[in-house]
Amino acid sequence: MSMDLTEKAQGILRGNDRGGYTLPTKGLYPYQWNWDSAFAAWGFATFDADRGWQELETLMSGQWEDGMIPHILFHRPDPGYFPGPDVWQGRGPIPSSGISQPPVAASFMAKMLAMDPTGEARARAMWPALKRWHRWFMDWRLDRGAVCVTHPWEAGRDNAPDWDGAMRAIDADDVGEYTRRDTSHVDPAMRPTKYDYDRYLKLVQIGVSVGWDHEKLREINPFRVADPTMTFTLLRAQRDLAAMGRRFGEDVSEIEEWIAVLEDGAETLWNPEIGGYDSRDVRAGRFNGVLSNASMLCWYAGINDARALPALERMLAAAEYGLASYDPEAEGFESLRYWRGPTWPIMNYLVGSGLEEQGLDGPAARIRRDTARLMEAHGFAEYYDPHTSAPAGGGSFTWTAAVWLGWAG
Ligand code: 9WN
Repeated sequence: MSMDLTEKAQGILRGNDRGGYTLPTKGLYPYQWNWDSAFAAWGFATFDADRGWQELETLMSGQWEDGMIPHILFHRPDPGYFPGPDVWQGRGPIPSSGISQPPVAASFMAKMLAMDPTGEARARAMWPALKRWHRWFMDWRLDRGAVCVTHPWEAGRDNAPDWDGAMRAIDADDVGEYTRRDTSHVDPAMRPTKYDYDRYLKLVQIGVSVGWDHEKLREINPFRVADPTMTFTLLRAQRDLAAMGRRFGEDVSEIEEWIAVLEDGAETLWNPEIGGYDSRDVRAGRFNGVLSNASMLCWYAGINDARALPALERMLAAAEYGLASYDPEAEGFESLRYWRGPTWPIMNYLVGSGLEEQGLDGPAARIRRDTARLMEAHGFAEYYDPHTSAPAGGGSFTWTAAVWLGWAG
């Protein structure tokens, strides 16, 4: 491990620390994001256990009464990000968005507990909140046992090609005027387009129009896509939650039932035509035909699926650095546009560590080594060009630094 880079990574976490929560990066993302925060907690745990636990506690403090933990907590207003709390109008104890994000917090909590057993009381205190959040997904987001997203931002893979079909079905003509902020922080060519943003906002407006009532949204939201990111991360998180529950002497029988439901649900995402796990457009009743890095989260979810290996190997062979967010050989691949091609250290970690756990040492080592090479060459960017390694998006990025500290470094 390079001490120099390790010190730099720690410095990024400290620099993005706002006292109890960590920004993904200054400027571009000035709030607490859900899954970023779980990575941040784990990153802190490698050198400041107390600060790691605190990160998760702050995230939990934004939980809604119905159990949802929102994708953004707007602790302090910041005009540098759009859409902010006035647009979202979330109904939790802290101003927030109205959707969630991939539930990786329980899995990082399990890792942190292994690293710092003295944190057991704190983990135990958060366990019921995590279970309520996991239940919320089971109550409101399932389709045939797979977990759906109701907004592209919910999957954390904002402009992935998975959503193209469902986005086309959204009429955003009346969305109104607004000013984006993201394109003043980074090159617009690396960001979603205006077409995308119109639809992102339209979905927010639909949510606000019914006060983020999940039951009504299940009926009226035009966007409902069963997603491998959500399904696999929740399946993994339920396994970790159950394991911690057993340790704490909790009854985990209900969680075991959820695991069985999600295992069946994962199978509904298997698309033989692409030889991989795919997203399913629930409204249109069809697969989206997209091989992405999320397709490769099956191992992370504890599903050692030999059917998925050829596509993984092909995607790795088609890129120089790590796992691309979209099949490099597919039409429409863009090596620098966000979730339509770039390689993301956080996804490389989830996929790579899953492969390691399942004993698939070859592809696991390749992904890990490539992820380290990216950071050694260019520091801690939001994402990178998988062909050239060029850094892209925001810089000094919290979860990228956390992946160095916890895994790649
Ligand atoms: C919207 C913070 C977040 C990540 C997402 C990533 C991006 C936000 C944005 O940044 O999304 O949530 O404004 O583009 O796609 O995964 O959590 O890093």
